[in-house]
Amino acid sequence: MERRTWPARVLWLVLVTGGMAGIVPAAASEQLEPVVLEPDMDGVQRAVIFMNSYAFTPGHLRVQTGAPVEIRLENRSWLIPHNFIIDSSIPDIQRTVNVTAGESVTVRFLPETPGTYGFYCDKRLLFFPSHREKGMEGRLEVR
Ligand SMILES: [Cu+2]
Repeated sequence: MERRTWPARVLWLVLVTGGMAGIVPAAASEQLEPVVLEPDMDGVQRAVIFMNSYAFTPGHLRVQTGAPVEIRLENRSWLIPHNFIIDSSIPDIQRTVNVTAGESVTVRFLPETPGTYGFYCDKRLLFFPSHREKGMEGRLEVR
């Protein structure tokens, strides 16, 4: 350790932090256990989903049919715009919701048909892979 040169330490640090930056957000979207929403006192099922680079957290929600759902999408990035695109077979849902950096937007709908609906972010910078390709996707389970 004492004899390790500065360039070697810097390289080690870059490898460790760079590796973590790549792994942590993807793991957040891939969580297996769903967040199960319980209706509030007014009967609305509410959740907050954080959007960052490049994950939805939580990335897996479970709701029940027959009670309205309100999901606040919070973009926690400083600069990067994200969006929330969901399967259009849910009636009356806004299919694409754009959320600029640092802002939040609330989506409301009434789930009536059980099923699993995927959602994702299709933003991309120039020719780079889309956020979805980097792991920014999730699912909504209606039971
Ligand atoms: Cu995105």
